[in-house]
Amino acid sequence: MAKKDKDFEGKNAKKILIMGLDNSGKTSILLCLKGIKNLLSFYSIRPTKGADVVAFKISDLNYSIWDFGGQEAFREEYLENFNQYIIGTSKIIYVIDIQDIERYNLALNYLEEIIKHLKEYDRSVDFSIFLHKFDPDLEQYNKKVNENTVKDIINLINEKIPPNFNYSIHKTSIYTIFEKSRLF
Ligand SMILES: Nc1nc2c(ncn2[C@@H]2O[C@H](COP(=O)(O)OP(=O)(O)O)[C@@H](O)[C@H]2O)c(=O)[nH]1
Ligand SMILES: [Mg+2]
Repeated sequence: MAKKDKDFEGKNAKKILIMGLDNSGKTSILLCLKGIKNLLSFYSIRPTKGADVVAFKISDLNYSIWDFGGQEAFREEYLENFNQYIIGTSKIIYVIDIQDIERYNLALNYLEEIIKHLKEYDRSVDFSIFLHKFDPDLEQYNKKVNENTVKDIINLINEKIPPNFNYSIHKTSIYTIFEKSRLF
């Protein structure tokens, strides 16, 4: 099970899970949300092992954000113990690396698994999908990713997700101002 940060396990802390494949940018997003603006910090990120819980305050509200390491062994463990991880969660952010075309299928399968497990949980959880690494000028330097790719992946997501399941999709990048409002 994950390490817990006891100080922020208080009743008022809003629990958010960040999930997605390894290397999709989850820890970087977390650092952005924490307000770490020094880009150098992104170079020292190590793949997250297991789940890390990070706690911080934004306008007097406490948040505990669970960063789930995305490697295969961990992904299986999360799904097996999903019922425990999900307790008290108000929001899930699912991160897809828009530049990692080869792994779209894998990313979509994991998304589908999570939603299946989530449907067994009877409380409603806000669900956001980040199409991440959607950097400014992306289309200029990465010819493979363009508005059509984005449309395609959005269609694939819509096909995977059951019709009565509410979610929102956002294009994000650590190189543009990260809107905290997306979280809340
Ligand atoms: N181009 C680009 N790279 C990013 C972005 N966000 C994260 N990365 C890079 O993607 C790699 C994996 O990021 P990390 O946060 O460790 O992913 P995690 O395994 O999901 O936690 C790192 O080299 C990051 O610098 C982004 O918005 N754009
Ligand atoms: Mg990580």
